[in-house]
Amino acid sequence: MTWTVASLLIAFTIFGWGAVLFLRREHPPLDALEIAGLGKQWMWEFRHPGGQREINELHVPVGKAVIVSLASQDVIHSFFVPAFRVKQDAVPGRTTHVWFIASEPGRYHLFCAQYCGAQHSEMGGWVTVMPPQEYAAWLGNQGQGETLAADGEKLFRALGCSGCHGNSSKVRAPDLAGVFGRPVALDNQQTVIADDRYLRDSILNPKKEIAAGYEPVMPSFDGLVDEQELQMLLAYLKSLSPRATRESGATQ
Ligand code: HEC
Ligand SMILES: [Cu+2]
Repeated sequence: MTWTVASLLIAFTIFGWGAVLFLRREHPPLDALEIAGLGKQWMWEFRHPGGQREINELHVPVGKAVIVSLASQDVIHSFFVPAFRVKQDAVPGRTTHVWFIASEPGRYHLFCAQYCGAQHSEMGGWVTVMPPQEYAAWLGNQGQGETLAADGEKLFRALGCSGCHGNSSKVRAPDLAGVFGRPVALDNQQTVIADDRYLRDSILNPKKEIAAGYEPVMPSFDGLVDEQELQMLLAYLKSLSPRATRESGATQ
């Protein structure tokens, strides 16, 4: 009895200890900086919220939570920074997330940890962790680009999304302001949270989930937008919901 109960308690203690870490992993701080990462054969491309673009380099501020939202243009890649103890697959057709707080300035190796073709071994680079002021100065020196969300807004017009979702539209389509993180009632009586997964499917596979009260008239944009454009559209849709909790969106 004693041995059984004692080992049970030990097992539960270790389980609880580990489970807390998994929960924390699923819930990045709400003020985290979100960087869009895209894996492709054979490089990592990153875009900062201000639109600054980097290839095989990632600059982040020290002491601040950073979420890297990952997508892949071709095959499965894996974002791996051994010094931060984080590794996350980038899977085609999905947005995945990894977050970390870098505690010491420096340069750290970034790898692709998923065999992804002939030049897999060369796919990688460096994460540079800088004090906040230096990071701000670095961002300022990267040239004046459009923000990711502004690029998304342009696409939103160019692709004709605004023709249906705009205010003056003749088609009845949901208002997308505030959609990110909001519960959406579907016509099959279910309710889902409009997270990254939902927004992505709404654009690429709109017939899969129809918002209650609307006709299924939205065309699929599968093949018309690539992963990079999808990241811009998602950034734009998220920017319409500035105070949405990222919690639901961060668990895929
Ligand atoms: C032909 C009109 C039309 C066009 C063009 C269109 N949509 Fe839609 N969209 C709709 C309608 C109608 C719905 C609601 C029915 C449904 O869920 O499919 C919808 C639903 C959505 C939803 C889910 C919203 C919610 O509240 O559940 C998102 C996100 C969305 N559209 C984004 C886009 C984006 C981004 C584009 C451009 C790439 C776009 N739409 C182009 C008509 C359109
Ligand atoms: Cu790779």
